[in-house]
This record gives sequence, structure tokens and C-alpha cells, in this order.
Amino acid sequence: GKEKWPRGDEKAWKDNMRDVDKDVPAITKSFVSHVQTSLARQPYNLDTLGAYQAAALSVRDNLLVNWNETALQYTRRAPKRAYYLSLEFLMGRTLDNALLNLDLKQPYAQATQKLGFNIEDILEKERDAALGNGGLGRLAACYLDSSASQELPVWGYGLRYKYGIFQQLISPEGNQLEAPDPWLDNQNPWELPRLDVAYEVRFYGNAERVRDENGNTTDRAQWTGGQEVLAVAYDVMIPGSYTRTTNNLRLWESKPKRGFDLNSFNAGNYEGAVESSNSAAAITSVLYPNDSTGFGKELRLKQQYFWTAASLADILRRFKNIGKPIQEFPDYVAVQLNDTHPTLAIPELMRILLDDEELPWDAAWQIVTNTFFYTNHTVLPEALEKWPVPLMEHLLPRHMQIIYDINLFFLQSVEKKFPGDRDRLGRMSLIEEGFPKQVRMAFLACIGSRKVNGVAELHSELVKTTILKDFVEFEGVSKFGNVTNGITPRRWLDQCNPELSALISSTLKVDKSVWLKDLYQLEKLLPYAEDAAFREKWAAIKQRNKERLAHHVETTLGLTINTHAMFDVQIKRLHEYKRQTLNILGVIHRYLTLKNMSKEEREKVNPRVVFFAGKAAPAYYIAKLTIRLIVNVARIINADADTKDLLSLYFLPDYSVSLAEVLIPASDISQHISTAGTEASGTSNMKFCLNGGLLLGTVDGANIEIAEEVGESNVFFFGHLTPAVEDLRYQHTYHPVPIEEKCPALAHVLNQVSAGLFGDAEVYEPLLNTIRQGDHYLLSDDFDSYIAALAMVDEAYLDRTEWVKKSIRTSAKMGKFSSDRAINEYAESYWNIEAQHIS
Ligand code: Z2T
Repeated sequence: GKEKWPRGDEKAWKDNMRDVDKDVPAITKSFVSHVQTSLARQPYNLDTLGAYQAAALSVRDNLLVNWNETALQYTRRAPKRAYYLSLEFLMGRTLDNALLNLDLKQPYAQATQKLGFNIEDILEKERDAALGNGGLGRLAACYLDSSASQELPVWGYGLRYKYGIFQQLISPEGNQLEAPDPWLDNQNPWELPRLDVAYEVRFYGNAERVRDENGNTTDRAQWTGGQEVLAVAYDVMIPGSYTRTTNNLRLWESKPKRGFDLNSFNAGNYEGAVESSNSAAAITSVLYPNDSTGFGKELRLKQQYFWTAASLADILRRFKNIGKPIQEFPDYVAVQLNDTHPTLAIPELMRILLDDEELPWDAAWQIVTNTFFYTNHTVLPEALEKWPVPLMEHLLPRHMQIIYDINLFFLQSVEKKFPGDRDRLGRMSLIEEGFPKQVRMAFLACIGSRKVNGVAELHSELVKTTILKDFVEFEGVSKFGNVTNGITPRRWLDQCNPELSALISSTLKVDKSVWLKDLYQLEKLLPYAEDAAFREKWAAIKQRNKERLAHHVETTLGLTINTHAMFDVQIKRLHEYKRQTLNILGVIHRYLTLKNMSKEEREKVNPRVVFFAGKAAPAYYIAKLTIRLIVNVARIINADADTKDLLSLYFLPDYSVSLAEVLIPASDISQHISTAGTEASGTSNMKFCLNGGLLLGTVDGANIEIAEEVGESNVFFFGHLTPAVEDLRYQHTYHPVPIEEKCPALAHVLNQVSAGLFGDAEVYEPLLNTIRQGDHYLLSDDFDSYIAALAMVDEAYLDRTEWVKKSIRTSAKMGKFSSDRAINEYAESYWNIEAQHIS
């Protein structure tokens, strides 16, 4: 009450402050006003895209009211905050999600109806924000939704790529082609440029050690020269579900510090001056399209430093506004590192504390190791980031010094605990020997963090027993934990499957806001599995979702799909470890079996439609060959009059979040069939199950925990277990058995492909040879049990009543997989932050 009003007449301000629109008249007014002024258009020429823009601007106004209030209350209360640093945020579309989270979908539908537009048509006009590759980026997006919904003071920090994940085109031969994703072309109403929030970020130059009065070097240095680039903030509002809390996702854009280089300009070198501007802008121009395959070069490292430096500067500035001593930094700030991509934040905070704040080394290290938390997302060796020392020395000379210092002190402490163990020192060093030497980013992230976690139980065990085994022995096991991934039930049920959402609410006799924010409530559906009338409604919704998907495919690709068949779906990034190849070889096996059947035998077969979707990293040759094989198998099978009513196959191009929202609710069975121990968690498995799809999978990642929840009788498991994998690979290498002997069924399928049954006989040889020789992902070991599992799925589908019961039971037991549960685990066990109710 005693607060001094900032400026002018308080009443004049407060009487004119906008509130959130709640009723149809207010929404109608706001929509029309945006058409008239913000868009400068008139009713007679307003198309659906214009209507989308007006609706988006109007919803944005509402979000801004809450977003400003949230920021204000956080600033006043100064609670400890958490920051989620992720190079990827795979947000998808925003409008529908915002309308649902604000509980304004109905009034917006009514207002736009009255003005001559259908809300669903409006929603379809929005482009996906696809600033991510797959699971890791979508996880970050789910965590933002859950943080806001749980009223937690969490901000995301990322990059504002001009081009998100590439658009996938499929050539007539079945090759993947990549086109740029110009997602910003129609303007983006969901971002607020903050030209006032900008930081300078340095690259290259020289780092001089500061010397003490005796001329000895100290822990401090001065970093000067090189190139300075400007980081400019763009803010994206993140509304919580059924709360005022609206958090922030801050994305950085790179800009040249000056529009042109004056010296070059004066020297008549106009082109050179413009070029230096271009190289600064290039930093945030494109998302690197690698998921858990290799990683990028110099520009990628530049992206990583640009983003971590700007984010830390911003976090530090916010901390300093509280006016507390720097030693208390970890009491106000927790930073979650989403994989090793932001690991440079560790030496960067050291640099700030040593060189700018002038803290002694130990005090700085104490702060750093209480601030950061590291999440690992893969144990595949080829995906573990390592940066060449010469590149680091050139681009970030001061950080390379600091990394050497961290390594020195660290290895000294290892030597103290394990005297004389040279092998161990070599294994644990942050620097891997070789030509060139490389910095092991996972090790740096591990020793610089308070805690390290994996993303599902099995994966977290593998982190402790494989890649970070020595670190567990050295630091103790309590530093290493697990937070099983989750998904937001708002987008992945309420938004993508509105009919199922409505059935759940009416059955539980509660408003959806209750179970959407306490997903364990779904367990109350269990008794209804025994209720025939309920089962019928449940099954009818699945059927309508299948028809919705078929309609989508019909209108976008002109293909007609049999909606009475079982829908079998595998949608994820293309990767050898995910074994789309196992699936397509299984489809061929099914096709050959059908071809050999008599007419009478065929009549007993249950029709199946197989869907694939997913992108391959542009340089991943084998993954691209798999796409080509799928497309060409589809071409042959879908045209075969003998079998096409019983088996058909579709590769849907350009997989995206919004395509997933149509595919997932339509699936009867989905496939999650990675070689045991390779898929860290998987999150689409959770999405399918939440929508009442059954799961066919290996004993891997979060599949295991899904089975624990729903019971093994409700999932279809097959394949070797993780402990067998190492032995099997050893056998493949040292005692290879010809595939004809080991797995005749698979050998036959491979031979048919080689013989040209699907055209291009020689084209597929490199792909087939990965199985014939080495077979690193164990297709020949798992093929027979995979085929047996598919047969069990067929068998189970024949008893439709029992199938629907399984479907209901699966969905009912998905409570654990809400990202609300996951984010609360991070908040309580890692970050030590508390919910802030925004009044
Ligand atoms: C990614 O999406 C994942 C792991 C990565 O390792 C990189 C990317 Cl881009 C560096 C995935 C995992 O493969 C998947 O199992 C997991 O569910 C997901 O991250 C989220 O944790």
C-alpha cells in the first residue's frame, strides 16, 4: 500500500489497464479491432489466414496481461528461480494450446463463428514452431507447459532460429529431400522482440593471464579482441493451464554489433563490411538437424557459446537486481542443462566469477557446482559431444584455459583418492588424447553440476554403469539420479483428442481442469473397462479419430485409407537404433506370407494399415535408405490386388508436432522397438498409451515403466534384454553365424529385397549389409520374436471386447507420465524452488 507509484496519475493508469477478456462480446470487439487496426484489413477481404492472425493477436493481448503480472510478482517476491537451457524447443502450434490453457476456447469459437469463421479452420492456418529435432526438444516444450501449470518460476532459454527443422520432401524415387522451414514468413504473433534486452558476446581474441605482484600467473585473465556479436532477446509467453501464471521462454537472435565495419567502409570495401554483418547473423540462422547422430562443426559451437553467454548474462543481471552477495547466487538460481549442449555455461560462469567478480577459484567453483544440473539423454557413444581442442582454443581461448584448470584440479583430487591409477586418470580426463585432442563435454557437465540425471530408470542405471561409471566411483552414487520423462496431458490428450477428453470428464463427473492437472485421477476409469456402454463410446471415439486421420491423408496426399483395418504406427526420427528397418522387414514378411495364402486363409486375416513418419538427418545415409525402402515397399504392396485390402502401408512426409496430434489419437498399436538399452526414454510411447493405443515394444527406456504401470498383460513385449546385448554383439563380431542359418525368415526377406521385388535391386545393398554383417542393432537376433509379437497383436485384436478393455486400462494407468509429475521432481529434488501463486 505504501508503494510509490512510478509515474503520473496512478488512477489514470489503473482505470485504463486491460484485463483478460472473458466473454464473447469482449472477444468479438478485440478480434474486430485487430482486423481493423493491427492488420489494416476489412471484413470483405479477410481470409482465414487473416482471421488466424486477428485471433492470435487478440489471444496474445490476454496472455500479455497475465505474463506482465507474473513477471511483476516474481520480481517483487524474488523467489529462487530455475532456468531450463535447451538448444531446442519443439513447441508446435500455440493458438489452440493457449485457448485451452486460458479456458477461452468456447468463447473464441463463438465469437469467430459469429464473424463468419470456423475456429478449427482458423487453428489449421498456424505454422508449427519447429525449433527442435525430436524427443529432447519436445520434452523441453512439455516442461515449459508443466512449469507454468504448476505455477513454478521457471524460464526457458534458447535460440531464435530463422529456420527450424527442415521440411521433408519425398522424391518420386523415395528419397528424402530437405527444404528450409521458413516458419517466420507470415510473421510470428507469439514473440515479443525485446530490442532493449541485448548483450555483447565475444568470440576469438586473446586471453592473457593476470600476474600477481611477484610476476606469477593467477587464476584470473583478461580476454580481449576478437569479434563481438549482439544477442537480442525475443520473448515467448508460456501460459499455464487454469492459472494466471504465464512464464517466459527467452530466445536469442544474433545481430552484428554494428551494421557495418566502419574501417572497411572507409577503405572502400563495401562488400567486406556487409560480409562481417552476415557472419554475425549466421549464428542463429539454422537449427542443426542432428538428433542422436553426430554433431555439427564450428558454427554449432558458436551457437552454443552465444546462447549460454547471453543467457548467463541475463540471469546474472536479474540476480544482481535482488541486491544479494554473489555467494548467494545458488540460493536464487538453478540452471538445468538439457544435455551437454549448454555445457559451456560452466566455464562461462567461472570466467565471470573469476575475471569480472574477482572471486578466488574455490569460491567460484563452489558457486558453479551448486548452480548447474545436468540431464543426459543418450548413452550412444557417437552422440556424446566432444569438441576439438584447437577449435576451442581459437574460438574461446579463455574458456579453454579454464577447462584446463578445472581438469588439473579435478585430476589432482582423483589422484588423491586413487593414488597411482594412471589408467583411471586417462579415462576421467576432460581432455581425450588423440589427433586432435578433444574436450569431453559430458564429463565437464558432470563434474560442474550439483546433480546428474537420466530420463528413465533403465537409462539412468546405464549412465551410472557405463559412460559415467568412474565418476560414480569417485563422487559417490548420490549425485546421480533419475527423472523419468513425462508429457503434457493438455496438448497430448485434451487438445489432440477432444472427444476422449470430454468422455473422461463426463465419466469422472468432474471438470477437465481437475484430471488434467492430476493425471493419476485417470485410474478412476478402471472400473469402466467392465462397462459395455462405456467401452462402446471409447471404441467409437478411436474409430472417429481413425477417420479424422484418414480424412487428413485424403485431403493432403490424395490417398484413401481403409479405416476398418488395425492402425499400426511408428513415428519418430529415423535411426538405426530405433529399428524402423525391423518394422519394414516385418511388413515385407507379412506381405510374403499373405501372398502364399489361399483365398480362404486370407479371409481370416485381420486387415492392417501401417503408418511410418519421421525425418532422417540429412547426412545419415542408411536412415535415408530406410525411408526409400519404406516408400517403395508401399508402392508395390498398396497396388497388389491380392493383398491390398489386408495390408497397406503409408510413409507420411514431413512429420511434425501437428501431424503427431492427428496420428497419435488414431493408433490402435504403436511400435517402440529400439535395441534394448539404446532408447533413453522415448516419450511418444507415453502419448500413444495416454490416448488408448496399445504398445508393441522392446524392454527398453520408458516402455519398461509403462509396462510396470499398466501391467505386462496389456503390452506386447519382445526381443532380447539389455544385459544380453553386449554378448550378442561380441558373438556377431567373433563368432558370426550366417543369417540363413540363424534366422531363415529374415534371410528370405532380405533376399527378396536384394532380388528387386521392390525395384532398385542394388540400391538397398548397403542397408541390407548392415544386417548381414555386424548387425550392430541385433535385427537378426530379435526378428523371430518380433514376428511372434506381431502375431500376438493380431490374435488379441480379434477379441475386440478384450482389446478395448486393454485400451481403457492403458490410458487409465498413465498418471505417472504427466510432465507435471516430472517437473515437480526436478523442482523438489533438484532445483529447490517453490510454486508462486499469481493473484
Ligand atoms: C534427442 O531427441 C534425444 C537424445 C539426444 O541425445 C538428442 C536428441 Cl535431439 C543427445 C532423445 C532420446 O533419444 C529419447 O529417448 C528421449 O526420450 C528424449 O531425448 C527426451 O529425453
